[in-house]
Amino acid sequence: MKRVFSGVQPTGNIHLGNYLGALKQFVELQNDHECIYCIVDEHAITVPQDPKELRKHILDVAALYIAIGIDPKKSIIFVQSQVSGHAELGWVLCCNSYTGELSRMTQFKAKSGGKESVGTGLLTYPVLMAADILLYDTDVVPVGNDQKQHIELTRDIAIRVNNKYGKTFVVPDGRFMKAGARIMALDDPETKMSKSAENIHSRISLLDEDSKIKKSIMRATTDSDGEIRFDPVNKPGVSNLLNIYSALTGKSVDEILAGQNWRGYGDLKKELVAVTQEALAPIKQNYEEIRESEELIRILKDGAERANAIAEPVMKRVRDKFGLGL
Ligand code: AQP
Repeated sequence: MKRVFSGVQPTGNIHLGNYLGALKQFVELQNDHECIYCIVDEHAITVPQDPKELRKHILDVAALYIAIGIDPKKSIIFVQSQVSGHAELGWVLCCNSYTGELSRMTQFKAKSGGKESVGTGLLTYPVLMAADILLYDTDVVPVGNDQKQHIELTRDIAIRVNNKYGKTFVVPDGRFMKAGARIMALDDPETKMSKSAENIHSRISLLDEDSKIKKSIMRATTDSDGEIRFDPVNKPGVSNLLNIYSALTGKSVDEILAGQNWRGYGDLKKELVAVTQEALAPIKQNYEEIRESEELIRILKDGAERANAIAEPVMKRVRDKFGLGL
């Protein structure tokens, strides 16, 4: 069985972009892959976090993983900082990467742009992400489109180390959804939907109440020509709504458009509200049950032990190749 690794940062409420781009794949893959799903708290601290909030968000994400259908009996669910190999391998890989390649990452440019002083973690976190993946001899990494460049970097570092020290790492492949790979902000379809955007109506969080879902979708930015067609370049707002519809229902955009008699954007939006509310209802119900259960901590502790058992032999291989320790 091929091995899958991916993670989500505990930096806020998980939204439809995270779900349709990455998390939905997590669930699909667990039936015929060995899956390891991480809550990447060490990534979260590349920007300042309130410690109490961070601890809360870690458990929120863990509960959401289970609520969307990740089965802790099939998949490993754990918190990154509970397995020390991530930080250790991160340092080894930092010593095998270049500031030039890291400063070219578009996410670094976007997040550091215009700031007088930029934390080192913001520059080096793609290397930590490479360590997260390579630590488990990962074959497949299910992520959203925005992570494409980071997967390429991971592959480059793995190949570089393999060429220099002999076969050390498995070179992984990214896996991207057709419809959900890049969900755009509802208020500004030129930018991706994001946890940290100020306008709460730019995104739908998985735990949003039905009234909030309705409000955010009904006020989504479209255009003035009134024609419902899929054209991401000229009609990014309408195309984003169709894309979300397609990713939630599993129907292609052509199928969706062929079966509709919408008279305008209002009808499309109303139906998307219903589709979204229906898709998120079971997730919200499952979440309430698991979030307060003591089972959650037990699952995460067990997950960390299982993850560590896979990571430790890989770290031993790395220490041996590099001549670290005794
Ligand atoms: N808009 C998106 N469309 C599709 N996939 C997305 N992902 C994120 N945004 C979209 C995918 O979700 C996974 C987890 O992301 P993350 O939590 O590690 O961090 P992120 O990419 O930084 O997510 P956000 O929501 O944009 O957070 P902030 O605002 O804090 O920067 C990844 O697989 C990602 O590709």
